Amino acid sequence: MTPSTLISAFAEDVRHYLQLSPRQLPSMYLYDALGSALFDAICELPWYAITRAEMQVLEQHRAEIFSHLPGVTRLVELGPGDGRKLKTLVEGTSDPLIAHLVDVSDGALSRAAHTLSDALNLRVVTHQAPFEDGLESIMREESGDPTLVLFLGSNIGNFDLRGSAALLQRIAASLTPSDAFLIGADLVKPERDLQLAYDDPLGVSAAFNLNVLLRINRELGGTFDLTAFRHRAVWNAACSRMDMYLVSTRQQRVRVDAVDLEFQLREGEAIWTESSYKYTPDGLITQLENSGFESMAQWIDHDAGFALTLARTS
Ligand code: AVI
Repeated sequence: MTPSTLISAFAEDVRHYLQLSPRQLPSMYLYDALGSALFDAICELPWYAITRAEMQVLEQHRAEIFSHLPGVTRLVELGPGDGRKLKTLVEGTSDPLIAHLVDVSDGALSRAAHTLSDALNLRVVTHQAPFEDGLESIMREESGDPTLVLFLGSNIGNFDLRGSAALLQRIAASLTPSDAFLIGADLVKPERDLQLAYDDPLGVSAAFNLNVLLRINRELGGTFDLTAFRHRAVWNAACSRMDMYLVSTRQQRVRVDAVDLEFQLREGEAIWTESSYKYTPDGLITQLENSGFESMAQWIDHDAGFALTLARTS
């Protein structure tokens, strides 16, 4: 995708989603350069355990993970983030590997490739593409050897149940019986812990969320007054997810010039910007089974509430 295609998709989505009821913005637009830096900061917060827990589980169990994958030579990571998770995993083997990194963000790909550049047994290839398209084009290139596809960081949590089922089904359909899939998912935990993870006392999560309005102002000629919004994170028990909103603290008119959109927000009206689904270990296995996988092994950090699950196609 070219930068201009990405900007027009952004404009089109902003126009569409801001007119829905309730008003919404797709969470993928949280990740411009500043948003990605703020997300990295979130991962360092003591209240946000996902990244640390996953790194620890990968480090503790990487030898065992590779013992389930005899002859694996190819890794495909969907959304590699800063590359540190994959680096931790590959330190569990000295066998030569090729890693394909798939992401829509060129910046994320360069950063991950840089992190992985000193892993001696690894050759890195980047693919700037949506996950499914990138994976399918990589899997069309016959390698002959088993491939491990990775979807880490609880990125699955930002897909709704239909979206995650569709994604998992496409991943399963692109694998052969000798390939495997490693997925990291955040687990249901006490509401107070989730509240602090998504509305931290330092205000980093709030800044991460608000930045999407700053981005609309800058890139699409928006007129959002950022001082008149507050971040709100709520546990939605019925749907097993955290919901994030930007709440207007006063009545205000907003224009977005690039898409000729003008609308009024009431005092207290919320824009729904993100949801983060939380799984149970068995619930995740059921979701995998319903999408064409069977579970091979699962490693759980009970303190942090995080599960890493290895699966193959059924
Ligand atoms: C990227 N994703 C898994 C994060 C999450 O926990 O859902 C995004 C995030 N949003 C607010 N804090 C972190």
